Amino acid sequence: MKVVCSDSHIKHFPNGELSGGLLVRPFECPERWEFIVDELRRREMSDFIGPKPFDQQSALAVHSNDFVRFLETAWSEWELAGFEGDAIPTVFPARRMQQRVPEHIDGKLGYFAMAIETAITKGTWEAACSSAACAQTAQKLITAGEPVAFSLCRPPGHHAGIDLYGGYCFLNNAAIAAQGFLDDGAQRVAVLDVDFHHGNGTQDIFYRRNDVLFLSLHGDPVHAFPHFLGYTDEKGADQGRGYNFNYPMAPGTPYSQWYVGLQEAFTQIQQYKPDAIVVSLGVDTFKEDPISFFKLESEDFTHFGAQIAKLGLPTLFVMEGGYAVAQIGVNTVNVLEGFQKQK
Ligand code: 5XA
Ligand code: ZN
Repeated sequence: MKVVCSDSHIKHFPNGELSGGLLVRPFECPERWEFIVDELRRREMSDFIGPKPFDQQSALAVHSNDFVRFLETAWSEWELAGFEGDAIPTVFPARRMQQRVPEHIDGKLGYFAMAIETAITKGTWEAACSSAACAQTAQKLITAGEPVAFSLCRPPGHHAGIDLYGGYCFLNNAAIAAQGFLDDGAQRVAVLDVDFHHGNGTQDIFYRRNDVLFLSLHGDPVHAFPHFLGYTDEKGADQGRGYNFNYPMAPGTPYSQWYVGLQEAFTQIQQYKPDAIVVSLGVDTFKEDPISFFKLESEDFTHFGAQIAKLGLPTLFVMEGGYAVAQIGVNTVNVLEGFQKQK
């Protein structure tokens, strides 16, 4: 299987993350990427390819121009304002406060943020572009005839909305890839998000469209981040009504129960008859994940990968979350190997 990845991910590593009232070492750390690469090598699945240059124009089909400009310049504006630490928002456009986009970077950060655990650093923009470029390159490989590819994206992307960043995400890699399939001739694309957290950003981007079917299996937002979206009654709007499916699940959910949701999602995908599927692959559904509450075992990821293969669709796996760092390689590669062996 072709794996598209880039060393530039290392450029993004904030000093800290606000978690439970403490400034802790970020859960979303560079070793995540390294453990996955090591495991791919160990299982001789290391057909690595570097990304082609980031095509910003095509990313602008899913993100607003203002937002992309903000991401590009946030760090230099932050430095220019005389701040010394990582760029973290402190003020937000809460109810009845949304009349304007602030000019000062302190205000802009809050305007574009959907969560504050995600700091922007000197290298964040470069890493985010290279991550999105990995997804773009992998998409092009599939459009050119590869049946499957894995884009090892870091930072992840599925919380990044049309004009929102947060939840460790800046550019929405999966959405950019889905859009790429359409731009290259596909009529319909399905995005299946199996990260533990609801893919609010991908939902936001495609909510009013019927050329992308979005389905997300995730921790019930009653109990889990991102709390404000991810409920079953979010079904899409306008032309997109009926093309958005959320499958929230309770704390302690094991694979047997998660799999019921997966099969429901598969029924929708099969009815939709997409030309390609993008899998937002988070392995923070693992039982030992430090910030999640599902109970999937390592072997379950292999079974899941095989089920995806049975759909018989051109398949792009895009890396999202997973923070049980020592097992992230095994769990991620289990999915890919499960897929491969089923083929
Ligand atoms: O998939 N999203 C994540 O893993 C990030 C969750 C951030 C929680 N503060
Ligand atoms: Zn997650």
